[in-house]
Amino acid sequence: MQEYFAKASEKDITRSIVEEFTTEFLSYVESDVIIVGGGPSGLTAARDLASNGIRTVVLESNNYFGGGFWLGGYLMNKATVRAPGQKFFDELGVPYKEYSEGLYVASAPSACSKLISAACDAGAFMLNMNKFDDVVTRNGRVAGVVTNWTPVSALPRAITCVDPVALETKCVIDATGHDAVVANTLRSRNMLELEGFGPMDVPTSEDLVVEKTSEVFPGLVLTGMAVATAYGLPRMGPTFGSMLESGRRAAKIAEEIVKG
Ligand code: 48H
Repeated sequence: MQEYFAKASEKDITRSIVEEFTTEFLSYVESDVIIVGGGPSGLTAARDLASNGIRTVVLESNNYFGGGFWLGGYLMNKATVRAPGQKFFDELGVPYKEYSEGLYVASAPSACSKLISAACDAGAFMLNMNKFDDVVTRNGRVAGVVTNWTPVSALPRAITCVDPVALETKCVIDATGHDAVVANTLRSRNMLELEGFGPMDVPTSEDLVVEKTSEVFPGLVLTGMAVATAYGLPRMGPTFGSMLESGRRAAKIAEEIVKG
């Protein structure tokens, strides 16, 4: 047999995985911003924050990042944005076409993969297969997240006494979409009210989601569909401009929090 590949063996491969992951994980046990949810809003926030040198973690329960951005709607993989949302396609180098005046359509896999790639390349720590479990609070602020490996929640009840771990941070962004999972941990303790998102009304919803992207509790910023859930805003269906713009706005707010 002609040897084509280098001689690294099983033990070297195992060491490289364990050491590299653990070293990176340890360096993010304390960070500037933790974004829970790696869909379009969370990834946009991650890219902007990490590009500005803010130490950012993206915590995602799925194996894959991208959330609902892989498909446009109705299981069809075309992503739409309304102007000026196409500026994000321009920034990411996503080819698109103007379908009608001010309405742009692109390949969802192209847009989604380029956004994931941009967040990684900007330097965000991408932590997949991690399910957000709870918040850490200190002195009336959200000061971290409690997380566990996603498969732990799928274990039979008899063996689920697997404690999670916590990561400390200066600011948490809830980018978990319709369920607003982070905000819901505060709601369940009567520390925050959530109205639940309303019926679809694209022209109203997109503007309001961006406008209402904000710090809803000290140390907790909402972005994307979670904003609609918190404020009872109409849903916007399969169009993504406000998700991307809301992510950008959340990043600006989080950066101000981090810089005090
Ligand atoms: C870790 C978690 C957890 C958890 C969930 O749903 P997303 O794509 O969210 P957005 O807000 O960036 O985009 C919403 C958009 O995709 C959409 O659905 C629209 C526009 N709908 C409009 C309408 O009318 O219905 O991504 C959320 C991410 C996903 O990747 C989840 O896996 C992840 O959050 N997530 N991650 N721990 N407990 N829960």
